[in-house]
Amino acid sequence: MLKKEFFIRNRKNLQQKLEGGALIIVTAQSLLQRSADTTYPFRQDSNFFYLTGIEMPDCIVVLCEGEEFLILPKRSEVETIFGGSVNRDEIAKISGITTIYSYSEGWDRYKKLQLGRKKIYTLNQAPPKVSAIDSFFTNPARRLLLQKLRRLNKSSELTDIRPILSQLRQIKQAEEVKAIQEAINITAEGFKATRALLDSSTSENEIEAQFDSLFKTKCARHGYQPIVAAAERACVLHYVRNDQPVKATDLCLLDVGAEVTNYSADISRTYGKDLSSRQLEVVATVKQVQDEAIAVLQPGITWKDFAKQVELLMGNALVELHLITDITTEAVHTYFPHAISHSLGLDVHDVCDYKVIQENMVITVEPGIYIPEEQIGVRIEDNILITKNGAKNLSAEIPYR
Ligand SMILES: [Mn+2]
Repeated sequence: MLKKEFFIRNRKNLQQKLEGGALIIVTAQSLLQRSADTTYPFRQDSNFFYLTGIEMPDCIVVLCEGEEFLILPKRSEVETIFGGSVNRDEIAKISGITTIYSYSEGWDRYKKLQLGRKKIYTLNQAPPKVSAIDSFFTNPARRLLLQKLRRLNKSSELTDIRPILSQLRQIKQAEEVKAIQEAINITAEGFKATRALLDSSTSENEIEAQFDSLFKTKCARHGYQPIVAAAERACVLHYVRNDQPVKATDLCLLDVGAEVTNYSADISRTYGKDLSSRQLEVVATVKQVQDEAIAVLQPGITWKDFAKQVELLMGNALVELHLITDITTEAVHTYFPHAISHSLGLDVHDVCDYKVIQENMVITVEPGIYIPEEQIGVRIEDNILITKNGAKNLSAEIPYR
């Protein structure tokens, strides 16, 4: 459980990065429709959570010259009857913010603060629909806030604080590492239980179900849609159907991460029962590449150099497996088509400037080899804390095979 001191510190750090007296306004996420009058489970905006710890939808935080306050969402009598009334004491205790205004009081105060300002700091809106990997609609809360801010003040410039928040969030504080470790420990239990399941006849959905049950029992949830993919399905990088039988002779790839107090783990393993020497050879090779990659990690190395070094390590491994003959980027990409690492934290693909790997970053290291023609897809992914002297594997206790 994160204490209010953590959120107070984060607000202070953000304000110190801006010129004195900056006016900052950040919104929570809104609830999203699932169907008709049902909603998806609420997940708070990571930046809003980082600054307040508050889980309420549509809440707004304002920071300015030693003044800080929350603006509560407009709530109808019906909403209060169904959702309960807001406990202001509890919100103050969680966030350390003691001034909590109703919707109209809060906006009256904001209107006074913004008068005559050249700049107002907030989070830029996401495009309505993004299609990086999977095409999906984004939460409208920021867009609606920006529209309101522009209506209220046409002359001031709205400046994006996402780059500053990334700079802060990419370096993990002790309590954040602890939250990630907790998420890893719960995920680890699921991986150990999976090995027992694989000893008898099982299915992808049965394996996923035991993670669901475990996470729910531990008051955690999934940080992302889990992948449980046996045989050739493991070569589909974002396979999420998870509904096919798993044979004793299959390799089964699992990519699962619990989320605890909004901090996520992100772990992959590839297990199987009666495996051929070729399957075992590929698993051992991926593990070897991973060990070599982790040994390369040092504060100060650039993400780009790290990726380049891993490409060579992976290239050598693919030559040994007789999959390629010349080590070129293109050849390596045929069997290892994704990135080796990403930042991990409040978001499973966490914010980061991706320039230099620094002390107290938490990153994944996830080499994989995918051979559809042999029905083999193997990925081994661990979560690594960058330390002064190198790397500490936070998920090392999960058996790799
Ligand atoms: Mn990952």
